[in-house]
Amino acid sequence: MGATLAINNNKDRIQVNLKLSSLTTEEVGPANDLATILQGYTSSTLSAGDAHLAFATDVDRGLHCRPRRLDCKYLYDQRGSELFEAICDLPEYYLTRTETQILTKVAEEIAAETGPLTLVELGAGTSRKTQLLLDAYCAIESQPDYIAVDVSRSALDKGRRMIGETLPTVRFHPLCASYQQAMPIFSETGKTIVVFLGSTIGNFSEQEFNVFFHQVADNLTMGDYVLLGVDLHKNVETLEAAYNDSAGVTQCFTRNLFSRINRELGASIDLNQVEHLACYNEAAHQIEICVRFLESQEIFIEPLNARHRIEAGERINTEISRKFTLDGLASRLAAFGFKTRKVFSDPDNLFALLLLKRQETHLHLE
Ligand code: AVI
Repeated sequence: MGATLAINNNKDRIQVNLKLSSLTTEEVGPANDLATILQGYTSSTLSAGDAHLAFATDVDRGLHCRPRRLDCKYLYDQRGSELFEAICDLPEYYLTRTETQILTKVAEEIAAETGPLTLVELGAGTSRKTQLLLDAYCAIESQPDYIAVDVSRSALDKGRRMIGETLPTVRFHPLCASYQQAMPIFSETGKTIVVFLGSTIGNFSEQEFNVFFHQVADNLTMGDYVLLGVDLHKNVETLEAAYNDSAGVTQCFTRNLFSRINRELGASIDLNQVEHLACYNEAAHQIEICVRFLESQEIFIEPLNARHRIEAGERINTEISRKFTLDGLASRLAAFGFKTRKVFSDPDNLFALLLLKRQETHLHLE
C-alpha cells in the first residue's frame, strides 16, 4: 500500500482515506522512504513570505475582534520557544515536571501496548520529554521513525541535535509545519502514534478541540494510537501560581508576542506599558491570559498599513489554558472514534496521560 497523496487536494485525500479505512495499520505498513516523502511535503508548507503575511493578517483580524485577541500559536517564535522552555523548568509550573514523572514510569508500558510504530509528535518543541518515550521504543525496535512537528524551526534543530546525541538510532524527521498542515502525513507513516503532550490541547477553544480531534480521527487509520497529555482540575492557588510565576518568565513570554509584533510587523508598542494577567475562570475551568495596556497606544501593522488604537486599561487576550476531568474527556473522545485504552496519572492527580486507540471507521466527506 503506497498511498501517494496530493496533500492539498481534499478530493484525493478523501479517496485515500476511503482506501485506508478498510485496512488496519498492521496491513498498511510503513512508507518506504519517509525522509523523501517528508521532503516533498515540507516544500508544500507556507513560504516565509506567506507566513509573514498570515501573521500580519491574523494580528489585524484579532485586533478587530471584541474582545480583542491574538492567536496563541504566534507566541512560539525563537525567543518565545526559549521562554516556554524556561517556563517548563519553573518551580510553580508543575505540568512539565509531573508529565515527565508519569512518562518515566509508563513509557515502557505504552511501547509494549502499541508495539513498534512511527511516532508523530505535534508541537514537539525540543522533544525533551519525548526522549523517554523514544527510549522505550528503541528497546522494541532497532530504528524507530520519529516525526517532530513544530512551527519553530529553532526548537526542531535543538531537538534533532539532542536526540542525535542521546538516541542515535532514532530516525529523526523534523517537520516545520502547523498541526493541520502535518495531519495528512499520518496516512503515509504506517502504524502510527500521534503524541500530543504538555496539555497543549488545553490551549484550544471548545470548537478548536472538536475540529482538531475530528481531523486527527479522519487522518488516522484503525489501530493507530494517540498519546494525549492533559492538565486536570485542581485548586485555584496552584493553577494561578503556575501562570504568574515569581521570576516573571511567563510575563516575558506573553510580552514577547508584542515584541514580535514590533520586530516583524513594524509596530512600536511600549512593552513596559503592557501588563501580563493570568486568572482562573472557575466556571469555564480555564486559565485566561491577557495583557492590559497601562496607557493608550497605537499598534501599527506595516505590511497592511493598518492601525489599531488601544485605550488605557484595555485588554488583549493571548491564551486560554483549559483544565479537564478524566470522565468527561473519555466520553468526548469516544465520539470521535477514540477508545481510551489506558489512563496514567500521578499520585496527586495533577496531570494525566491518555493512551487512545482509533476504533471504528470514521468517514467524513466534506
Ligand atoms: C503550551 N501550553 C500547554 C502552555 C499552558 O500551560 O497552557 C502554555 C503556557 N502559557 C503560559 N505558560 C504556559
